Amino acid sequence: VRKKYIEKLATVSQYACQRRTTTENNNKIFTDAFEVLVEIYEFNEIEGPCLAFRRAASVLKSLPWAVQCLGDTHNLPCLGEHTKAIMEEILQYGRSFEVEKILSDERYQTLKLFTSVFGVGPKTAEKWYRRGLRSFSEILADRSIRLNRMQQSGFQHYGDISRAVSKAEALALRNIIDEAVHAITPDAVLALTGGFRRGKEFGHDVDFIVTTTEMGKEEGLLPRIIDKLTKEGILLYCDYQASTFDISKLPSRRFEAMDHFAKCFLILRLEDSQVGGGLHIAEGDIRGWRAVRVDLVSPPMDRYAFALLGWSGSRQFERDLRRFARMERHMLLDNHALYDKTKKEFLAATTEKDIFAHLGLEYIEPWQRNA
Ligand code: DCP
Ligand code: MG
Repeated sequence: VRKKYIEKLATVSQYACQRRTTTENNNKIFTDAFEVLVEIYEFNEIEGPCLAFRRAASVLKSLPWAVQCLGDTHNLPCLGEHTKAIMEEILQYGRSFEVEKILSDERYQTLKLFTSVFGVGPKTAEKWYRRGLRSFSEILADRSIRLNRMQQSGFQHYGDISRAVSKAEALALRNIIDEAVHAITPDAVLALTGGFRRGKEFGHDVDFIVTTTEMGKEEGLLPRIIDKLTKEGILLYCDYQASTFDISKLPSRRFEAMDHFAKCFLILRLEDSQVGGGLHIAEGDIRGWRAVRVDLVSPPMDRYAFALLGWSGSRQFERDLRRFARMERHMLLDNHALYDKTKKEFLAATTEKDIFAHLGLEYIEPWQRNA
């Protein structure tokens, strides 16, 4: 397979949306190293190399074989000098000294620890680090720090929400949300998105789209779901953001900007009895429940396909879809819409396939989007 593939290397696209990437990663030794570099460049706010290592990791993830020598990468896109130097170290010594130096660095370790708390981004983490704080207990003991509500919940449920969510837990949550939305309206539409839609066995949260087939009826849906979950006693945290969606606006060029649909970031209480095969918790944990992070987003039905495509990820797949649309098709794509700049018109879509077709792309299944 490897030989045949290498002969055809010229066919590997620089865009993740033109590659098929399953959850099986044959080049984890390299991509794990690249991901550490992505993190440190992110902490240091150096965009160029950050993007370069993201793209390099994504290309290697798409290969159905393991790279065995630098010659194997000869015709692959997105692999620069620095990337190849790291790969060479790994091929030669089984590890990268540059990466190991970062991993043992106090600032990296501290920022990594702090940003692992729900509600703590790189800016806040850096601020705490500069104050000389190095541990959670030091943060919690510092009386000059005022944690916001999200961070308070982040610390309160840290053990649970820093632990991976299993597929069985995600499916149990789908049942709970499904029951809640259908009790509110019979024409409810619910879709599991994010990593679990891509076939991942574990995730850091569970993402859903909830809406109604009748346009406009989705307004007020999330508050009613939240109300229902509160009455059931399973809502541990809720941050609700009302819709700011404006149909006349052109798709955004900033990927990292949140979309404008109504959404909520939740922490839910999941009971052991609700999960087929039981909760994914530590051995010896006898509480019988765990906390799980859940995101709900609620687009109007005519935007369903765009929202589904946008929330199914991976993040790199989404970035490259937008970049491909802009660079290769002179179109603007985001979670709300697709706009053709040449024709100066919006292109409607009812399914993800419609969007791929508008972009002149072969359809890529969700489980092939693990770029
Ligand atoms: N997303 C987005 N805009 C944001 C955040 C997310 O468009 N501001 C999209 C892209 C992501 C998807 O939603 O792929 C889900 O986000 P997650 O962070 O939950 O990522 P995954 O579900 O892919 O991974 P994990 O298993 O870590 O949850
Ligand atoms: Mg997710």
